[in-house]
Amino acid sequence: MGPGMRNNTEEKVVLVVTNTSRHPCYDEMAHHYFARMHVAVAPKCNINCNYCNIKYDCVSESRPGVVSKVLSPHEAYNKVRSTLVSLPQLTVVGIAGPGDPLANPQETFETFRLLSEGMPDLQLCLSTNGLKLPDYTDEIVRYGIGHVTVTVNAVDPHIGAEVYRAVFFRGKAYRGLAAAELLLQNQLEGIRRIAERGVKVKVNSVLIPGVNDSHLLDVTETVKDAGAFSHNIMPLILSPGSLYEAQGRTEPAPSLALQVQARSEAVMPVMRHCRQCRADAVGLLGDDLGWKGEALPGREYDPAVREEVLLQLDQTVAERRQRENDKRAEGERDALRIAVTTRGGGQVNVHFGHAREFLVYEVSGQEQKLLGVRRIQAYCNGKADCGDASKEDILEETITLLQDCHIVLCAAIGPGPAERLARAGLTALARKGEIGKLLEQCAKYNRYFTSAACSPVGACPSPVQQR
Ligand code: CLF
Ligand code: SF4
Repeated sequence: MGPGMRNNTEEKVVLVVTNTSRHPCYDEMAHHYFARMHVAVAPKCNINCNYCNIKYDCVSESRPGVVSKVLSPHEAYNKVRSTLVSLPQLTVVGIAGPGDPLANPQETFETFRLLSEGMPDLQLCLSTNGLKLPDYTDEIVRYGIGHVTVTVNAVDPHIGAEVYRAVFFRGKAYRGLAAAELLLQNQLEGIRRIAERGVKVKVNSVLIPGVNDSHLLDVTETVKDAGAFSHNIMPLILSPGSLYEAQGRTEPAPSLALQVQARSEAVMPVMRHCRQCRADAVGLLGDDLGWKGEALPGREYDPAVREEVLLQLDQTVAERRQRENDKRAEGERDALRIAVTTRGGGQVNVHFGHAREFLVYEVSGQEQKLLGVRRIQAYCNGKADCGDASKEDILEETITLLQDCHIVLCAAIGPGPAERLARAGLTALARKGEIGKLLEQCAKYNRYFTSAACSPVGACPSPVQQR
């Protein structure tokens, strides 16, 4: 029996054992501290999604980017092993493309075999469209793949037929309604089978305005009944050259994503910190190291050293969870929406101009809730950008994206952008430190930020601003 599994002798069923508290996608708190790595060993796909252009990474899990370099299973294994030396907080290795892992079963399971035998302390993860999921339940359990994501965009085949053009299954092509029916049947059957074997199933859905925005609550209810653990509703990102792009479809506004997520959250946990990362992403969510996380010459992977690092992080996470729980027990006040810049470690540690994303929190009294991640282009990439007129457009886009927020909390910000934010009704607060503590201070001085008379920069009485 391989690692990550246990044999339940009474029932004679092999179950997978998972540790979700160290999985950065399944546990919001964990994502500040623990890293994941994708190995791009799966180039082919067996369905056609209308938002995808297969030249790019699978958009059901990741965002379109430069096509990932496809690795062989041995290359993937060596890359993980060397990355662990420089990134000991790496707890999860996933296969998420660039096509569908189960459309490339040989490469996918050979990679998982190597990893589970060579580095049994790692957790394994898989993201699939679900078409072949029922066929591979035993392999998933055999290699101890404790976390599986299935992308389900519709549970009504008529809506599914608007999302998928074709499905290729056992040598036959299906189109239209027949394609959507077959895909849905296999997705739900697959989820049921692996959930019964102890696998934690997360469902991803791409939020497509005008197609499934009012249908995703049905998806949540159906996949929950099938045994799913959480739902990740991801805003549509149009792949260049996709059918949807040609049709002129648009990506959803943050407000629509928030509405849809809130409806589903009443039924089951909703993931709000997804970065729609690439099929070769490495590092903390939100701080992709790309290929930088590779070998340190002369140093070998040592599981004992790594476990020490992980135990320390467990301790940090446990303390932070305790503080959050204590806060929840206290009362509520008017909600404050705060956009935070971070590159991990649970810290505010990125200059406003360098931020490529904001974590948006709702802070109410002692309660802090992550609402989602909003991506932007960085406003400033160094001195060469000074005086570049196009940067003004990026700043305007950023302000539009954050217009529902009261505060932008960042490590530093220049007077020009701070003034522009202020004119749009956003208070810019420049302070490095732990996100939770800074949010707490903002909440304490809530009335200054929610009042129309707030003096944004310079005159703010909050200790967050007064350094
Ligand atoms: Fe990768 Fe996906 Fe596993 Fe995470 S990602 S296979 S569950 S280890 Fe995570 Fe990236 Fe979002 Fe995916 S942030 S796109 S949900
Ligand atoms: Fe593209 Fe992924 Fe859909 Fe396949 S499953 S068509 S790779 S988005």
